[in-house]
This record gives sequence, structure tokens and C-alpha cells, in this order.
Amino acid sequence: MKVKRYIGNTNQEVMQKIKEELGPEAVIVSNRKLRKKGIKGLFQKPVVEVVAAIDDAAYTDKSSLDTRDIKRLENIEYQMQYMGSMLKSLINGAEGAEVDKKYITYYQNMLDNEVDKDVAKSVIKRAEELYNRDKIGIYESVYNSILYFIGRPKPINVYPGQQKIVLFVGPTGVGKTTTIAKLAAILSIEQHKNVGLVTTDTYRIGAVDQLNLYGEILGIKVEVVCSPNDILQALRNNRDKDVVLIDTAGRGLNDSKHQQELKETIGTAKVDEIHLVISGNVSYKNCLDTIDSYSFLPSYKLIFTKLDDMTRYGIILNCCFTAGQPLSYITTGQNVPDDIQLAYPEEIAKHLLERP
Ligand SMILES: Nc1nc2c(ncn2[C@@H]2O[C@H](COP(=O)(O)OP(=O)(O)OP(=O)(O)O)[C@@H](O)[C@H]2O)c(=O)[nH]1
Ligand SMILES: [Mg+2]
Repeated sequence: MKVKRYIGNTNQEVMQKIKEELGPEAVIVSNRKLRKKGIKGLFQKPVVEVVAAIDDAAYTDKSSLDTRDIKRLENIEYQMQYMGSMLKSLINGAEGAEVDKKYITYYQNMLDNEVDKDVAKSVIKRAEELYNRDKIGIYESVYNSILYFIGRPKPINVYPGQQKIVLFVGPTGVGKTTTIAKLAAILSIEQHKNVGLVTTDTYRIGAVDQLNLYGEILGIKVEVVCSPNDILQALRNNRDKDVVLIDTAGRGLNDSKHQQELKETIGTAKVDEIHLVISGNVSYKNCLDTIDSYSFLPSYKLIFTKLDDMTRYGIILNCCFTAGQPLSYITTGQNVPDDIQLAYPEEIAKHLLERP
């Protein structure tokens, strides 16, 4: 770390000097106006004093350094990060104090990645247990703790001779129909399964056409169901299929008629698994409301859509933690069928422990 004091008549003049000498990576440590000491100074224009600093690594080619130097620089970097985390947690109030010092950087990184404070504290609590029990490193303990709370992803597994009926639910516009189209394509084209498509969404104008369009491309006839009672006929028409994907209408969260219809559909259709689709680019509060309003479901898997529209992944951990349900897929764009993949907890955990 190189620290230097610069004096000049104006801010601009001093900044120019710093830029020339230390380069654009320099950080300003302090900036103040000074008067010369003594009575004479009172009558003179104040001068500007700026203290600037630059990390050695910022202007030294790392490849020319030996390993010991690199280790030293990395250590300084870690210590600065640690100090930054300590400062932030002090600013945030007493919360940081409840977290063991050795975890403070990871705790702060989780918060910066929009992990909820209570969730982050639970992660750290379990990490400490794992650290003591399994004699593993600090990073490994907190990483494993996140994996524990996210759980193993559960994709749609289709076995020969066992038809699977899968229902997709979720708020309006989260990407249910698009996700079903992606999954139908993957299951039929890549996994050579015989796929059936059913929609109960007769509320929204164009909803049936939307699924029909994908159905036509894949050569799958879409069965349209107008009431929960009609679903049995739709399923009879699909009895030769390995897997049947049922699309539903996105409705207001507190729509009790919608909830009742869903319950009837689940019961009548003898649904094998339900996937709750949540858009990743909304607030955690919004997700909590969604999870709450679907708490009447017996159990489900979580699909996160629109990850291409989000920068922080904390919401995924928050939702898994709160819902206590496993992930299945994540989607990363509008392209059918490319923008979908099995959820990857390891990548999510890694992201959450890095500085955003
Ligand atoms: N950026 C982005 N957009 C997506 C993704 N998935 C779906 N969308 C878009 O989100 C919009 C709504 O998608 P739909 O599949 O119609 O959503 P839905 O949940 O079926 O909507 P309703 O049936 O009206 O409740 C469309 O413009 C999709 O292209 C995704 O992963 N990323
Ligand atoms: Mg839809």
C-alpha cells in the first residue's frame, strides 16, 4: 500500500497530480482545506490537502512477483476486506456482533448479496456447528451450510411405465407457460419422452394460443380444461403419455376461488408433483407473500425464473430457507428451450459468499 499526501491550490490541480503519479486506481483517503499556520494564514486562500493511497497490486504486474509476495498481497486484500466487513457490520448496528469474528466477511458478503439477515445468521450458526463437528475450514463450513439450506435440486424424473402428472403454479406473468414449453421440449426432444400438455388457463386472452403455439412446434396437442371436473377427460386423452405437464392461470395471490380450483385440480388429477414458479427479479417481501399464499399446497418444488434479470442471488436462499422446499429448475431468458437448467446450489453458494 502506497500512501501519499498532496497539496495544491485547487481540488482539480491536486487530483490531476494524483492521477498522473498514482494512476486511476488510486483511492482518496482524506480531502480537506488547510490554512497555513500562524496569523498570516488567516489572510491567505486555503490550500487543498488530499491523502491518496493505492494498493501495490494495482500497479504492479502480479506475474512478475514471487509466490511469497502474491500471498502477502492476498493477505492484505483479505485483511482490508475483513476490516470493511467489520465496519459495515458496525454501521448496520449490533447484528454483526452476534456473528463470530471469523465469519464476518462471509456474513457481510451474504447480506450484500441480499440474503436476509435472519437467514444469514442461521447459515452462520449451522456453519459453526459444521466447523466444530467436521473439523473443516471456515469457508467450507459456511459453503456447506448454504448447500444444506438450499437442499439438493429435484428435477422431473420420468421412469418407464410410470406416468407422471406435473402441475405448475405461480403468480401472474412469472413465466409458467414459457417454462413449461422449455421443459416439454427438453423432455420430448432430449429425453425422448412422450409428453402431454394440458392447460387450465382459460382466463387470460391468448393464454391457450400461447401454449398451442409451442405444442404445434413440438407436435403435441394441447388439451384445454375449462373446469376442474374436465381435467379427468383431458388426462384420459393423455393416458399414453409418459409425462403430462399442466399449465395454470396466474391469479392474484389472495384469490380464494383460484386456490379452491387449484386444490380441486390437484385432488382430481392425482397430481404427482407441483412446481411453484417464482420470478427471481422481485423483492424478497414479494416472494414471501407468494410462498405464504401457496402454503396450502402439500409440498412442491421451486422454479426460479428470470435470473438473467437479477444481479444478486440471495433471494433464492431466502426462499428455500423460508419455504423449506427443494429447488428444481432455474430459467435465464426467454429462449425456448435453451434458457433453462437444473438448479445449481454449488454455484449459488459460491456467488453468495463472494463480494458482489
Ligand atoms: N427475461 C426473462 N423473461 C422470461 C423468462 N421466462 C419467461 N419470461 C418472459 O416473461 C413473460 C411472461 O411469461 P409467461 O410464460 O407468459 O408467464 P406466465 O406465468 O405463464 O403468465 P400468466 O399465464 O399470465 O400468469 C414473457 O414475456 C416471457 O418471455 C426468463 O427466464 N427470463
Ligand atoms: Mg401462462
